[in-house]
Amino acid sequence: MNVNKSNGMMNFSEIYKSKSGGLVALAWASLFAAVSCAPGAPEPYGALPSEAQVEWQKMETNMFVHFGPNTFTSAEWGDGTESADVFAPSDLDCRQWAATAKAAGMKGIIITAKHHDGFCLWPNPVCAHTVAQSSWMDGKGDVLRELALACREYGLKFGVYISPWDRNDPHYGTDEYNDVFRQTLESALGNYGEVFEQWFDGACGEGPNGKRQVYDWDLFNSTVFKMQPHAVIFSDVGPGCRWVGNEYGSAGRTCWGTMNIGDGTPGSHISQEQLNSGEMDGTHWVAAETDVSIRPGWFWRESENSRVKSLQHLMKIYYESVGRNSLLLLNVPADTRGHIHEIDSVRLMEMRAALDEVFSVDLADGASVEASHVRGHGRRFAVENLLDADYDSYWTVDDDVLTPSFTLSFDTPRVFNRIMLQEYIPLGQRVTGFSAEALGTDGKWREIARETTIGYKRIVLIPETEAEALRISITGALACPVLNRVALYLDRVSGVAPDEPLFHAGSSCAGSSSDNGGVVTEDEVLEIGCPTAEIIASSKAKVLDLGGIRTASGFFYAPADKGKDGCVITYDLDISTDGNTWTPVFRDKMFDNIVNNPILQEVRFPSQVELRYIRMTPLRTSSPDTYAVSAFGILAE
Ligand code: FUL
Repeated sequence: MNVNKSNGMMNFSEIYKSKSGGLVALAWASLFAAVSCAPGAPEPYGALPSEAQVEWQKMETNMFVHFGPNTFTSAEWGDGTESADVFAPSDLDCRQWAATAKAAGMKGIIITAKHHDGFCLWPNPVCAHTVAQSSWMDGKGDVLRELALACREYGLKFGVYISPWDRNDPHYGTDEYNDVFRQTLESALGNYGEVFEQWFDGACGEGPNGKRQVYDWDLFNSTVFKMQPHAVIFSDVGPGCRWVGNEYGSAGRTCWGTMNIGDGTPGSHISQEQLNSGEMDGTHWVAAETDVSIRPGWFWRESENSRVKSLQHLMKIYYESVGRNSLLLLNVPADTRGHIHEIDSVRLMEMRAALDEVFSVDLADGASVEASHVRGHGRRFAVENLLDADYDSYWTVDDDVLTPSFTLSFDTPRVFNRIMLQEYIPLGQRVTGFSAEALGTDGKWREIARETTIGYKRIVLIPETEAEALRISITGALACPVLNRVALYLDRVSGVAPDEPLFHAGSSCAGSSSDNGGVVTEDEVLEIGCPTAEIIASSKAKVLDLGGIRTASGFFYAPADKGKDGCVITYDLDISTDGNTWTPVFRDKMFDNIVNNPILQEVRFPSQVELRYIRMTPLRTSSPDTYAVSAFGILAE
């Protein structure tokens, strides 16, 4: 299709040459009338993204890399007492991370420069728990330097996760800490070139002195902007982008780029549901970022090599993040060598190949398109603009038209199962609802989709449909709709069906259960006792009788269905060989990050034990009355 995007008007000299004298005057007059009446672009509506936020959203997929002492201890949350020497990658290769991310089509990498254990992956001068204190590379190593250079070499953007919660720093929980953290930010953001995203984790637990910190978010944010004026700041409430409200990789089917932030701070009153779907007409532009790990946990551990998410699961996550007006930040943790593990990188390449196969052929290409309305009836905002790849050309309608439609017609019937729409977000997010109808080869129109928001990008998953024409009707909008793209695709590779129940972590054990209720995982850890499905009163303990004496090196517990019905946060654990005499193994122990990421938790005992009975007594649960158990048992080597 060849549409003149500059202004769509004929030029004056052409008219002059083509007309006789008398007609020329008439043409000039009517042309002036047309030019002076032709409406300009619609006024922007509501909260708007900054240029940096639009560029950020166009990145679509980025890689998160969790790396630090936890990589070597198998913890999800280190408690800050780990020796700096624990951090000992045998062959750090950040170029391999960058090459992998690039080949996977990612546009940037964000590294956990400092996680909750307080260990800094760069020689932070205001901290005594960093790579400089470790014997790795004789204290001369610097992961941020390596990664920033690798990102530059591979044309990727570089971002940092820096946790304000610090379980090591002695200042944490005192007034001084906020200033220490300011200097930490200055050091990380001032020495490694451009940083596109600063990732703030809102977690605020106790520090080494048992106190919590009152974070000075104004100071933190202003420091980021002082060091990196164009950085997008991630937190529960932005100001650059927001957490999507879960860690299993799914933005709301309704997903607004806007929220009413008020005086909300990270970790404050905003619910996970609000974060998941955003808020219509919200006061601030804080689009959702979907952070999810390719493995059950955020950090690499050998035992999860067999639990890397399947291609189908990753594609589902893609559709429910990028396809729902969100950016996908996919965590691919580095292993103890300091490499992206081959199992993860192979899966990423499979995902890339599948995305390429699905999205390289636009089945709307070559269609003819007509709209119920076009702004000013001119060509500048013509509906054909929907079919080209120019991001800044769009179809729009007069200000008072809120429910226009457009129809794509095909020479020969097209078969597709994905409809992709984009709103031109520099002018705000406007559409509140839309439907799709297909004209079948039997000459009948049928509704095939009815959804709510579009935003930067919306991919609707429909059953495979053969159509001679497709009509998209905007069924509601806050202001005249402004759309810049429609495309149709056929996905026969991912196996992701429309409207499947969400994938979620923790609903079952990995592998399949055998007759004795055991599950054998590939790393030869025998999980005995899985699965179960119970909702238990919070005051009651969960006891398991293994039916005979076993040797165990740990135990596992999984809550159910996204933490619904509650999960155990802290607990006492006891074991027994006879059911009468109990031996304590853990007291007031915590399942790290279980509320945000309610996945199966594997906990190692200090040493192997003989047992027949195991008892978990909850001390704190996420719901006051009950907790759910979808898996509970022992780890037997
Ligand atoms: C959470 C942290 O507590 C997890 O460990 C992980 O880093 C995740 C991305 O954010 O809030």
